[in-house]
Amino acid sequence: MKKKIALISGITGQDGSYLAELLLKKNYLVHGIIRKSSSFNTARIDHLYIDPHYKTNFFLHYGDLTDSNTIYNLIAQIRPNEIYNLGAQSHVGVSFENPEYTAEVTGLGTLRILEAIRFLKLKNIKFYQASTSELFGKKFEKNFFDESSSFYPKSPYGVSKLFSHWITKVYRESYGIFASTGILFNHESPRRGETFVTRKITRFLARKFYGLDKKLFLGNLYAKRDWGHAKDYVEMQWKILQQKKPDDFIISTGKSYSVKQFVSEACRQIGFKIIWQGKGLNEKAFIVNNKKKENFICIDKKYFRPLEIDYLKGNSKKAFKQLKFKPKYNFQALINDMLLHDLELARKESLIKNNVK
Ligand code: NAP
Ligand code: F7E
Repeated sequence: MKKKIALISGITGQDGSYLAELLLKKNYLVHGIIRKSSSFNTARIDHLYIDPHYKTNFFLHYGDLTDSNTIYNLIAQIRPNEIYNLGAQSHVGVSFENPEYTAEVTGLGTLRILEAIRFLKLKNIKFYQASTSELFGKKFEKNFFDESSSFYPKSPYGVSKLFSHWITKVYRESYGIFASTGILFNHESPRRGETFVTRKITRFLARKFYGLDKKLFLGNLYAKRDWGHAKDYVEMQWKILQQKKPDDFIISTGKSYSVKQFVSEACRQIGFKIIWQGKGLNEKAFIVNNKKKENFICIDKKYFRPLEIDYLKGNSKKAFKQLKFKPKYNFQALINDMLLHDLELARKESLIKNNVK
């Protein structure tokens, strides 16, 4: 049987790397778009790469979502059955600092792919757009968000993603393209970028455990997020494209925890006894050891955003039913997976630091 061909933008990212693994296991030919960078940016997919002079199902191509010609040419050459658009400037905080670039990549990048599909008249292609819970922002009628909730993005990132979400629907309805979206709530993993709050916390705690770091500076401790595991969520990205009809799906765990609760649970798992003291910018966390208190977490206002989404909780009833979505990781298991990975990383770093082979 002819192998299915997938093209992934954002293959070097957290989701792209897990999705590539999943599709290779399903016997796809996987093509990924990578950016030219002066230092290596392929650490998450290096284990999948085989020199193309030998037999491989995995191919990488230089490209950028800001470059229409390359996007068009790649799609024309590869003729994929499925395109997963995961590429984005995906950091909400950074989107306030680089709003125009974020709109170019995270917004217009999607249009460039859809236009290529339209021009090439690739009727049988299936397109997945990585939509996000950042489309929401205000609690209206319910205390959760589902497919019928109103959008109210609160960052240049969220607005760019809203453009992408809606243009995907417009191309579906105007040109009959099989174009679907997954509105994914926060999902994390040991491969999460280190400037996102969960990984920043687990990485710091593991390094602290080995005496490699002293203090962590965080922003808003009271924002609540619905955190799932990226491995569970990329499976849904694939399933969304295996449906008979294109559609939109919320993917979430249905549980919401604050940043502070994430810190407390991670400390509990690593064995740090902690107390919180103070309020606002003066709030601090201390490790308590034999009646001694060591301050190890402080607040820095530079990590606050000009506008913040205070609360996110999804309702994935539709995905549970239609996609048979059954996440394997809950909040505690997610933190455990991240901590185990980061403890091993920190252990190796401490060996190098202490010059032990
Ligand atoms: P990520 O780790 O930040 O990965 C983003 C990917 O996009 C990287 O491969 C990055 O390449 C690539 N990229 C950035 N700018 C690009 C450009 N100009 N042209 C081409 N590629 C570019 O993000 P993720 O967590 O895997 O998320 C995957 C997608 O889902 C993103 O679209 C994100 O916005 C969306 N999303 C994420 C979450 C979440 O909680 N993780 C939730 C909802 C939606 P480099 O490696 O070279 O930087
Ligand atoms: O922030 C607060 C921060 O940057 C989570 C992206 O994948 O998920 C992600 O966006 C919360 C926010 O993720 C720090 O203010 C406190 O309330 O880890 P984050 P995010 O902004 O939710 C969505 C679904 C996406 O689509 C995005 O692509 O934590 N927070 N202190 C902090 N955040 C960071 N980064 N750093 C801090 O020190």
